[in-house]
Amino acid sequence: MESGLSARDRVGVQDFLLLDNYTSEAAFIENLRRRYKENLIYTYIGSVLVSVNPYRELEIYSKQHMERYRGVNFYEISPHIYALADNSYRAVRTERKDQCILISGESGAGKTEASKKVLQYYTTMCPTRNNTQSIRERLLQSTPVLEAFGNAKTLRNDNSSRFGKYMDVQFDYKGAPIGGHILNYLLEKSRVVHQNHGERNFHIFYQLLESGDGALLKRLGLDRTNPQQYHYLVKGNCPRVSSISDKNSWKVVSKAFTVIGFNEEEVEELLKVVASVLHLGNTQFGEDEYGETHLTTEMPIKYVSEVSYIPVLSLTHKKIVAKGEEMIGPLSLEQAVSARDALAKAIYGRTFTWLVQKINQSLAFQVKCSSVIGLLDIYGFEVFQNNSFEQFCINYCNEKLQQLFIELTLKSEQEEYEAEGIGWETVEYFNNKIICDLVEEKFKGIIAILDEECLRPGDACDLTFLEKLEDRLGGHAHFVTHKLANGKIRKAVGREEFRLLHYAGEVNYNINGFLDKNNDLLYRNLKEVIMMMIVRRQSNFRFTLLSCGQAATQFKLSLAKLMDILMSKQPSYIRCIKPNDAKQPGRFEEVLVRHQVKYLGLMENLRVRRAGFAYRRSFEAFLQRYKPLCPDTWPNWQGKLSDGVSTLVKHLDYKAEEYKLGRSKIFIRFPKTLFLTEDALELKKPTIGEREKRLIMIQ
Ligand code: AD9
Ligand code: MG
Repeated sequence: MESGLSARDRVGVQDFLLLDNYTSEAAFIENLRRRYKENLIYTYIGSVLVSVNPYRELEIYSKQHMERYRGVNFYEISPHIYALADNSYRAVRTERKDQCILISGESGAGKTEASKKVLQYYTTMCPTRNNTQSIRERLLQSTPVLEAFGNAKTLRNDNSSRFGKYMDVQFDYKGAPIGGHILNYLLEKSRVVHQNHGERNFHIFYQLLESGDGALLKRLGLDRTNPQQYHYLVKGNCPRVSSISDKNSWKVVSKAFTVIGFNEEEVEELLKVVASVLHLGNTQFGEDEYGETHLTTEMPIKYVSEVSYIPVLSLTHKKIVAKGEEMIGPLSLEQAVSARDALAKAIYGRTFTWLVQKINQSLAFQVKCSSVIGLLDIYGFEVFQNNSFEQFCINYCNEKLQQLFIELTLKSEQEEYEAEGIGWETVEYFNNKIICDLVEEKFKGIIAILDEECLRPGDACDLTFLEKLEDRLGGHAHFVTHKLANGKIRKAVGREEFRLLHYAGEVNYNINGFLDKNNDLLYRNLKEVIMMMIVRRQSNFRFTLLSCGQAATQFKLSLAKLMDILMSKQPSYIRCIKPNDAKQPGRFEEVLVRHQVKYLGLMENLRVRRAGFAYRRSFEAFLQRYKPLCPDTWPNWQGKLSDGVSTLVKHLDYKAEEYKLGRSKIFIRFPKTLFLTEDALELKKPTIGEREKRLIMIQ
């Protein structure tokens, strides 16, 4: 221990609500830094848990730790993800109110690890029914399967989830986990055909090639001796990752398939699709002497057709309308390559959706479900050098979650004040509804304008989309473009960009590709050709076609559904922070952390929570703790609890503006009041051990 420093100085406060200077970002970050240096990765903002990725295995996740957190209140023991998990569980048990845990943070911040820890807590600590043991296993084993198909090595995270996930854990009336259900969002399908330098495709491809049984690989037409031959696997030039053992992961995934209830044929069907994507990637095209595109490689496509039943011709042809009649015409070489990639992405995306459905069947509960805890592991705010359609969708999602947070936090504050008979005080905060509306409003919002432009025949393109945005949204306080800046060159907004002023900060979006991505245009073309061929030739095409629609709108609808789900539950929040980009333990880079504190809206969280009274505690708990400070309440107060608290705070000389007494709780406005009371208590009991214990929070 550093000499001369009090425990509070050394380890900071374990609830940001206790920060004296709660509006200071610098004080916030300093508190995080101090705690991180002491391996204290968890800190609260009231009931919100802030977690900083330790990038090392900490000895805080054992069964004993789980036991320690069972049934305790937040302030009784140091902050932990198990405290939050247990709190939600207890609410489910005692109040029978569905809960949800919303985990956010940037890539590599620890969201998925956090959601696994919560799930482990429930599957370890909750009571068992005779027949629920297998469901626990299935709940746990769904993760490695989804990770194999939905996670990949990126520059930011060796095991990066490339999809958003919402998982319900369902409990029976005795509190035993009896089932689950998963919803998935926005799988990054483009990774199937392209990876940036230093990144990989989805894990499953490497696992299958490295460790799949020889006979299986033969049946799938794959050759492990030269993985470099597969074009879709070499774009990132990163076949191996030191932190990943594809061999071990394959074993884990294979076992998980069995636990979840896939039979051998189903697993092989699934792997056939994986293989067909690799074959598709190796399909090459050339031009004949008439300039017509044709396949130059027959073998790979043979496997693809076998699996997907997609007619070979559909890769080189498109629907055209000539003299009022629909016909099939040739694609250019470049178009054929794009169509091939579009097909690969569609096949993989479709398979992922199928996989989630299959897992859901396996997790479906057999006995009556009484209550639910939902876990949302979703990408945080993303701001890159170049932001595109994907960041637009992701940031819109975060904007919605922030809105939900504000609405629910204020609502629950208000409800508590009302229940306690304390007048509601107006809270100053930024309501980001205006930005959500800007994006999603019917007819007027950015998504509506994008859809309109996608459906408009003729010269519609990304630039006309931008012009339309400027026409319709010029003057909106949160929307800026180069042109809207009165023709003055506004350095920060490019000519092909629009800027949104999000609650968390400003982001410029490059409009290139917005229309195509929104439309899934290439795939639509492919679908049209296939449809025509089915009609004309009675092709035995069996591959279920993806329904095409405007992607942003689909996302908007699924988000709206998610918001409804979350609104019907009591939320808890885990905000994950990544302390450095080097994935190293012990390194706390302030600039990086500051950026995340901003984009996670943590200061806003704190402001909303601190807007009224910073702490509240039941009369009983307050009296129990501080009764030694007043001769009239020590050793025991005999009368009404509220009178005891009244007597105690008068003795402590609390001023009227510092506190209020509700029906069952005392509300304290400033942390300082509480600290002084704590210090007084410390003087009464001056041993270091107890001093440290008392740094434990009071809500
Ligand atoms: V992404 O948006 O899916 O790219 P996540 O999910 O936020 O991202 P993840 O949970 O995968 O990040 O964590 C990244 C890595 O950090 C893990 O693979 C671990 O090596 C490390 N990590 C995260 N949390 C913990 C932890 N509590 N203890 C130890 C951790 N290591
Ligand atoms: Mg993740």
